[in-house]
Amino acid sequence: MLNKKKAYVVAVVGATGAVGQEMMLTLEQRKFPIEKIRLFASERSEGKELEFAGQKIKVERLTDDCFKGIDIALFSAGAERSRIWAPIASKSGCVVIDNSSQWRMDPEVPLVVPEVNSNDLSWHKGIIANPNCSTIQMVVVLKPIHDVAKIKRVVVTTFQSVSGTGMKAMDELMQQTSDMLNFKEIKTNVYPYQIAFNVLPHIDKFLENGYTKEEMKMVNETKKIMGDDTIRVTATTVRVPVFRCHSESLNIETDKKLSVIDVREILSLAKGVIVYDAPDKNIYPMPITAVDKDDTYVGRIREDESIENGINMWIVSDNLRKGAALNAVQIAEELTK
Ligand code: 25A
Ligand code: L14
Repeated sequence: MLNKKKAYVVAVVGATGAVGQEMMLTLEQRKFPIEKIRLFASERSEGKELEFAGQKIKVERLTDDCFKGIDIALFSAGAERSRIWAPIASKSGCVVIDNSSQWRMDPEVPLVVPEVNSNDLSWHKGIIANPNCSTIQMVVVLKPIHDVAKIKRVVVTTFQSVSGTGMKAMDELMQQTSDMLNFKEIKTNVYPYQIAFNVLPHIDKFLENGYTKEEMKMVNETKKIMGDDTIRVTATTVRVPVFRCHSESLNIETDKKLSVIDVREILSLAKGVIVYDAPDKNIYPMPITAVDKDDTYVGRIREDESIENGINMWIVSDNLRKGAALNAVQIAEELTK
C-alpha cells in the first residue's frame, strides 16, 4: 500500500525508451507531487543524463537494493525486465505500475484504466498492471456504452503506429521512408517486412490458434478490465506506417437498440472521450488529430444496418499517452488520493 505523503520518490524504469520518456513528460506536465525522481535503464544507458523539470538526472542501472526508499515505480522496459524486477521492487516496499504484458492476466494483479475500474486498485498487492495500448483506448469507449446497453460482442480491427514497439521502430520507419524516396536499398531489422509504404497484419508473435498475441491481449484484457466475462471480443491487429496514435474500427452489438444520437450523447458525457464526428464537414478523428492529446477521439458513428442492435465507430488515441504513460500516471494519481 502507498503511504500518503506531500511528495513522493518516483522511479521510471526504462526511462530512455519511447514510453519512459513520455512518462517523465507526463509526470512533469501534470505536476505529480515528486520529492525526487530516479531514472533507470539498461547498463548501456548508465550515467547518461536526462532532463526532468529543468534538472539533469543521471540514469542508473537496476540492482537488488536500488528500490529502497522509492514510493512508486513506473516500469516500461519490456516484459522480461518486469518479470524479474517488479517483484523485487514491490518487496522493497514500493508500488509498481507496470506497462508490460507480464503481469496483466495474473489474478493477483489488478489491471486498471481509471475511467473504467479504479475500484480494482483497492486490492493490489504491490504490482498494478497497465493494459495494452489498443485495449485502453477501446475500453474507455466501451464502458459508458456497456453501462447503458450491455455489449454482447465487439469486432475490432486496429491500425497501430510503430511507436508502440519503441524507439528502434520509429527510427526504422524514418530510415526506410528516407531510403525509399532516395531510391536506396531498404533494410529491415525490427519488423519481418518493410513498414514504410506498407501494412503488416501482424503485431507481437503468432500463437497456436492463428491469432497474434496482441489480438488475444485485446480479447482477454477487455474482459478483465470491464469485469465481465460474457463480452465476446474478436480482433485483427494491424501495423501501419504511422509514428504515433493507434486507430481502431469498432463494431459493437448491444442487447438493446441505441441510435447514433444516443451513442453521441453517452460518449459526449464520458470521461477521457471526445466525440469528433461531423461527416458533413469532413470531421473525423485521425492520428494527426489525437497526437500529444490525452483523450480518445470518436467519430464515424453509424448504425450497423446488417444487424438488429449494432453500432460502428472509428476511434483514435495517442498510444504513448493514454495507451501507456498517461494511464500509468493516472493510476499513480488515484493511489495518492
Ligand atoms: O516485452 P514487451 O512488454 O512486449 O515490450 C517490448 C518493448 O516494448 C516497449 C519497450 O520499448 C519495451 O522494451 N513497450 C513496452 N510496453 C509498451 C507499451 N505499453 C511498450 N511500448 C508501448 N506501449 P522501448 O524501446 O520504448 O523501451 C525500452 C526501454 O527498456 C530499457 N531497457 C532495456 N533493457 C533493460 C532496460 N532497462 C533496465 N534494465 C534492462 N536490462 C531500455 O533502455 C529502454 O529504456 P536502454 O538503455 O536499453 O535503451 C537505450 C537506447 O538503446 C537503444 N537500444 C535498445 N536495444 C538496443 C539498442 N541499441 C543497440 N542495441 C540494442 N540491442 C534504444 O533504442 C534506446 O534508445
Ligand atoms: O503493451 O506495438 O503489450 O509492438 C506490445 C507490442 C504494446 C505495443 C503491449 C507494439 C504491446 C507493442
